[in-house]
Amino acid sequence: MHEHPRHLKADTPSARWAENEFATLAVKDLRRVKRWQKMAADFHALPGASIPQASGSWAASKACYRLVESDAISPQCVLDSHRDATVTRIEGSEEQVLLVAQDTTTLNFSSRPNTKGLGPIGNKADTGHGIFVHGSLCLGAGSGNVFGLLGAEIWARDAAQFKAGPAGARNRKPIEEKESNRWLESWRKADGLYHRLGGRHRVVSVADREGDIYEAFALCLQSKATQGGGADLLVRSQHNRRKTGEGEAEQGSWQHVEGLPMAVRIKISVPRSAGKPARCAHLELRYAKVELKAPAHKTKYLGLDEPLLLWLVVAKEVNPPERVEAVCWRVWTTVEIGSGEQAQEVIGWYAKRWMIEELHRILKSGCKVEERQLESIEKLSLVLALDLVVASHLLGLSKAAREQPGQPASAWLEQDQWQSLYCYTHKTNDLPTDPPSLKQAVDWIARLGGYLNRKCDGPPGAQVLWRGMRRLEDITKAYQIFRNQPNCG
Ligand SMILES: [Mn+2]
Repeated sequence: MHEHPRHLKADTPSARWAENEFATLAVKDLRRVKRWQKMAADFHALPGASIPQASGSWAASKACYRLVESDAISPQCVLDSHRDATVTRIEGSEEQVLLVAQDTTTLNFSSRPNTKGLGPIGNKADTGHGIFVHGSLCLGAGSGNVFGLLGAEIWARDAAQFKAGPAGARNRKPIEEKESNRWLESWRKADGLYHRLGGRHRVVSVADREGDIYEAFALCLQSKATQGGGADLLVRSQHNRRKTGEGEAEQGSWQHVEGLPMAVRIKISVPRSAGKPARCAHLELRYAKVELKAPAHKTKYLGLDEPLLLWLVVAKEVNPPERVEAVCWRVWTTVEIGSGEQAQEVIGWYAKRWMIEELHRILKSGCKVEERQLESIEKLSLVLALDLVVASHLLGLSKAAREQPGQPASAWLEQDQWQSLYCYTHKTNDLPTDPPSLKQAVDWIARLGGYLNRKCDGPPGAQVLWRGMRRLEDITKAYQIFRNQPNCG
């Protein structure tokens, strides 16, 4: 159990972070805003801690629970305020191309049967219960910066509606009534960002194969045409869609593009996975503009028949090692592609999509959301919204250390934080005049979290980082106390 010296709380880096992140919280009662910011600061200081642990005292955790129970603050307004802070970060950057990675994760609360409002999460109605989260994470395409979330949908399935209806019933439902509408909603968030930034940036919503949905492309194309611009889509292809004018005997757009001459050849590194060593892969890129027919069942049941004008980029590995599946990415995009270099750029954007999975991983193993004990899905969602914001901050820190190792640590850490980190790590009172590099500071933080930095270890993962951050918070507090004692140097 961590004890906080309460009187120091007001001016910690965590408190300043929370004030900034929730500066536009749309809640009228200012005391509640302050109480929320205080709770957020506690979560930020101790990610993964339970509410009593994070709050540090019985009175403080009671105030926390009262706030969560009051319904005064909704998950939506928490995420909206974080989105405002995210937009401010984007506006302060030089980034021209913004990626909005979207994906769904399942949170399993089967061990919390007393939480009301949860739903089935497996393929059968009785395979555990929990909730789904669909996040929209904004990244810099050039810098790899994590700006934050544009929002997140949090929902549970209705167990009563779980039973499969008559065969084909799903096909007859308009998209607005289906769970898959979340992919369109996330594109709308990206489009909202595009317009909020005055149309001066390229904004690309990036999704995996589950997001290969006719209605999503139709919405994006139509909105861009009528609004004179908007967010684009970049989605891994799940369906080998047919081109207009193609007969049943023809093969589909995948084969069409794969039969074209190669546009460019690139080399990528494939990380180690499932017992297979990391390797270098050579990919051949091909692309074409394709006009795609609306799927027959969309026309039959929903009257949708607008063809889609998209670009298809295929990146296929040549000569993969024996018994290794060749890398093959096929992506649809509304981004116009005029050269092999542009096709390569778009594939690079798609490769950044995994960061939303990294975020969801941090949410589970770092913020330990599945261990949160709250009485209903509404209260759980509110705490989860806060955990999402904390997780995106942690992701940003670990990414920045990897992608811009040379930037000063002061870009991410408060002065007291990097100074106390330096003194603690070096067992000294003599501070350097300049802050250390971010890479250096993150290595030290990771070591506080148990990272050994052996040759075979990869760069520190998010897990050791937040363990280290939790220790640093205490070290910084001790540093602040002793530095202000006249006789303690
Ligand atoms: Mn997915």
